[in-house]
Amino acid sequence: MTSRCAAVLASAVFAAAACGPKEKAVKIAVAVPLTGDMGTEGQGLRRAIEMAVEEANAAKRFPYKLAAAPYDDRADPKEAVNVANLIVSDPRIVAVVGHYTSGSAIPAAKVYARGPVAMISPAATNPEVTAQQNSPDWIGPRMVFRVVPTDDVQGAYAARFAYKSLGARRMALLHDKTPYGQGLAEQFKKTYVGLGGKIISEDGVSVGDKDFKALLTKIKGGAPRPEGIYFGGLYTEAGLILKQMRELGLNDPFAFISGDGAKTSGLFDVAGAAADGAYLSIVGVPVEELPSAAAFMDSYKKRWTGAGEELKPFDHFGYEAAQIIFAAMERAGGPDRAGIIEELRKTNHTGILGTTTFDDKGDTLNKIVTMTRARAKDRTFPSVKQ
Ligand code: ABU
Repeated sequence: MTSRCAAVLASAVFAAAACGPKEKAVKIAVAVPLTGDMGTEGQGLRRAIEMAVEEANAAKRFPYKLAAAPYDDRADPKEAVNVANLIVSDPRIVAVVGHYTSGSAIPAAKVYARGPVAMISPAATNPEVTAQQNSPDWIGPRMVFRVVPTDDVQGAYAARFAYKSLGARRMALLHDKTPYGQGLAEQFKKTYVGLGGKIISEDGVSVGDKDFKALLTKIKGGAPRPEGIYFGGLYTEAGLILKQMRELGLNDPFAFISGDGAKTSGLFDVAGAAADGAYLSIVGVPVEELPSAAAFMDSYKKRWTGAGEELKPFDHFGYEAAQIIFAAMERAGGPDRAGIIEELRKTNHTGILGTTTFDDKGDTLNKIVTMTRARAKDRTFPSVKQ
């Protein structure tokens, strides 16, 4: 055995990657929805992370090959747990970028903790995704991180926007009863009521519901009538609500405000022209306004542009999560799960999101949220100047 191989035997993964008879890649799992309504969003993340891996391989950044290993959680919490178990049991996987929805990320993180294998979420914004690590019944080390600000920040921001920027004093609250949708709506309500706003009605809908007419008719007939709807949920239900709102005559200045889970081109696919004028908060700065992301955007377009392969809203977060893992692997001296966890806690990474460091919960210290407004004619979301 060469001294080089002896030095790496402490890490089974590294040993297999560097010393095996055949070169076998070290894998980064990409655990996101790849099918179903949210599949479009997860496929974007997969493309971004595959690109990060290809770039690292082309630059010979590591003395072994990397591979992205995609897993489809279908945005379903039970499937996310199944996927997490598969990931933990594959010793070639050294870290996870995922999950997309908070409802999947929360239970999957518990499985990764038992691995333990580090997880960085590029999109799940419910505070519990990381906060659960401080619970007394958490089994395993603290190994959950995320590169997006949380819904306490996003919901409060949207409430201030409704109350101060739009001058709305009465709002109806809707959510999809998921950890993300309900949590975001509750954070909106907390700040909005604190400012002096009044919540006229509060209703939960279900993911997959198609007909919101009865609910919207009730909201329209509210006494007093609200000045807008705040919806916590994803783009499919948001698009259907918008369409049916417009059919009932609930048009501007009656406001529709929602969050980052609804801000994607799929909103236009569902709502068409009815999406026009909807307000959608996003986490971070729009990627097209980030000078530090210009090279990423160029490379992404070169690598992926084709039918149905547009840049999706969280792709740059996924790319950055992969870069943060690569940097942790370098500092750890190899693709060792425990070493990567240890090094991720010390992250001070300057990349396309600017500088990312994590607090003691694993949350990014970048807390920027931006309000955008849907423009149906060119299917864009320009940021709202305030
Ligand atoms: N933050 C948008 C993705 C949805 C979620 O957190 O569940």
